[in-house]
Amino acid sequence: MTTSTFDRPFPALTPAQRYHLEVFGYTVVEGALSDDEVGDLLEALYRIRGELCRLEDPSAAGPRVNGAYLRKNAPHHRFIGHIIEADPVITAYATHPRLVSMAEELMGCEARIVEMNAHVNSRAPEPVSGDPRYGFHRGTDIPFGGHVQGGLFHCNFVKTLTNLTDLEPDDGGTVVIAGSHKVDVPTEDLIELAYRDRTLIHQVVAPAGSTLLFSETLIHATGQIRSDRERVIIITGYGAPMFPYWDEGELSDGFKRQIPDQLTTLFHGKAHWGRGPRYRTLAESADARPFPLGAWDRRAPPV
Ligand SMILES: O=C(O)CCC(=O)C(=O)O
Repeated sequence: MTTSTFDRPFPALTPAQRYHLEVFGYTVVEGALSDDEVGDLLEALYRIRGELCRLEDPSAAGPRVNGAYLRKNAPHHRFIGHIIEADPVITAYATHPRLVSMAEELMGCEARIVEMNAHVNSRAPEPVSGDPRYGFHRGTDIPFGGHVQGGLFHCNFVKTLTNLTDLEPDDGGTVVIAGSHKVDVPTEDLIELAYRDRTLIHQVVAPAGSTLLFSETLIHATGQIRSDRERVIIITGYGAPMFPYWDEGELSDGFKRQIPDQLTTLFHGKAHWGRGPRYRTLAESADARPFPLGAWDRRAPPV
């Protein structure tokens, strides 16, 4: 059974993408955004970064830029938190019909936005090492976050992470320990194993506009930048509808008033145990209808 509050494709992934997700815990969808959409998002994020960097206190303590603040503020790494209402094009990213549906397909239920942020980073000042150590982590543990339905793995906390700059091997694409999303042994043990055999570490190498969808049970980290290029990524975290929003931010009253009815669950969740199951089989082909980034407050109701 599927439920739909606004028109979005289902299934959103091809069988091959869903299979990749099953085996490795992540899939990369190239061309998720067009060049123009990437350009608009980049412009918005650079504007917000510029405005935040001019503030005396750009931290969560504020003042903020339309809710956004710097979670990390180093010259080589600006991690911008709570960007959900910082610019309409960013809100459009979080509500993109195909990206929301990709997240829901991995969750096995309707989505609620739980966090939204962006990284703008370049090479760290420390000398580059041939065998980097990464900040590997998981956002949830497998027994709590995961479940299997119809032979496919699902997770109640997932992310869509889109690179807005090209990622060549030296450009610091996200690194993951492939397949760790289902391996319920201590995280530190898997990390040590992966450092001993680095073929277990996969890195995102993809053109701008590609979206990495992953389960938060997957061990992952920011990659190491060895080139002179700046990396810009935008991330939406989605949780099951009864989860809270947790990005050290609250939606402003003005923004809340603009939320159309069909996006209520996506922004506010639902205080109810019913999760709105969304399951597919591997045999089903993707719903290939085109869905551009569009305007967030004009999402079409379900057909
Ligand atoms: O910077 C990245 O590539 C990964 C971001 C990350 O670790 C996260 O969102 O949890």
